[in-house]
Order: sequence, then structure tokens, then C-alpha cells
Amino acid sequence: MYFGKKRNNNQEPGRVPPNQNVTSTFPVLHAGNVPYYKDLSKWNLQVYGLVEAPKLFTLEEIMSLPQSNTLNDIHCVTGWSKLDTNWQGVKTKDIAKEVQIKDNAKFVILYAEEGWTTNLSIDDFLKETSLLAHSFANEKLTPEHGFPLRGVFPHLYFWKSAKWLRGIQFTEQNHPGFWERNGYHMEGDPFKEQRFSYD
Ligand SMILES: Nc1nc2c(c(=O)[nH]1)N[C@H]1C(S)=C(S)[C@@H](COP(=O)(O)O)O[C@H]1N2
Ligand SMILES: [Mo]
Repeated sequence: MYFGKKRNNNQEPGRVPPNQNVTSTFPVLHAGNVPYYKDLSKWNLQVYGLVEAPKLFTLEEIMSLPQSNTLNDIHCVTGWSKLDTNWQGVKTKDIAKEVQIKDNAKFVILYAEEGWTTNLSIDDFLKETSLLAHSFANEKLTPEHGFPLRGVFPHLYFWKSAKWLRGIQFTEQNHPGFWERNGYHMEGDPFKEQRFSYD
């Protein structure tokens, strides 16, 4: 398995956020059920809201956009971190080019299957490391890890990285998502330990 330039050194000062433990496994974590798609012909990704050109992408269209390969550490709010995770997909910047985000868009709502949502700022969404991933370590995502498409926002706690992504809405106001309505932080920076909104 190809992992790119492995920096296998979790002793690197400041690499692992406070109160996180590095794991070499790949835990599966979510609320609700794993969708097992039999037929992707009806799958689409709706990108809409404060954009000039709202668009419904098929998976084929996603695959035909410029492809990127990222290597980043991920941090789950429950306390595990995984180093050097290698994802393939389309940068959020390249999705943004397709729909042309309006100036008054300040926040993003990500919609997953079963109505699960999460929210982040436009800057977090458009960060250079932010990806819509269809593959992990050059293998297409397993159903449990988000097949056929998930967000990967490695600079935020991993709950922001919506699996089974179906919609991206650009908004002016910040609308709390599923965990955010249940007390989790609106931003979720692991290095600032932004776990809960009352912190
Ligand atoms: N659709 C959806 N995406 C989700 C979640 C969820 O409940 N539903 N949980 C989040 C949380 S809390 C984590 S830690 C990661 C886990 O991703 P993994 O199962 O691939 O490790 O998915 C995130 N994405
Ligand atoms: Mo999580």
C-alpha cells in the first residue's frame, strides 16, 4: 500500500493535538446507518445556496474534475488521531470553481445520507488541505468510511468530515449541524481543543 512520504514520527513537537492518542487502526465512527449503494445511477451531489451556478454532480462528473492526493493527520473528538492518512479526490477549491461561490457566502452546510449535517466556515471549507474524497490509500472508500464520497477536513475534528456526502450548501449565517446542535463546537479546531461549544 502506498502512503506517500511517510513522516512516521509522532514525537515531532506539536504534531498531535492535546489529549489525543495516536492509533494505527482506522476506527469507524458515526451516528445512524451505513448506506450500501446497489446502484449509483441515482446518486448525486447537490452544490447550491449562495453560488452563481448551482450544480448537481454525478459521480462520473466528480471523477472527471481535477484529481488531488493529500497526506494529513486526522483527529477524532473521542480522542484518537491517525497520522499520515492518504486520500484521493477533488479539492473543495476545484468544486468551488465549478459553482462560483458568491461573496456573501460565509458558511457551509454539509449534508449526508439520512439527513445528517455538519457546518463549517467558508475558510475552513476552502482550505488547501480540504478534500472531497472518493478513495483512501488509492482504494475506493469502503461503505463504512463513506463510499462513494466524503469530506476530509483534516485541520478540524474529524466529525466535520461528513461521510456519504450528498449536499453542500453555501449560506450567509452559520447553521449548527447534527453534533453541533448537541453541544459540539461550531469550529472544532483540535489544536485549540474546541470540542464543545460551552468551552
Ligand atoms: N454522515 C456522517 N458522517 C460522519 C459522521 C456521521 O455520524 N455521519 N461521524 C463523523 C465522526 S464523529 C467521525 S470521527 C468520522 C469518522 O470517520 P471514519 O468512520 O471514516 O473513521 O466521520 C464523521 N463523519
Ligand atoms: Mo468523531
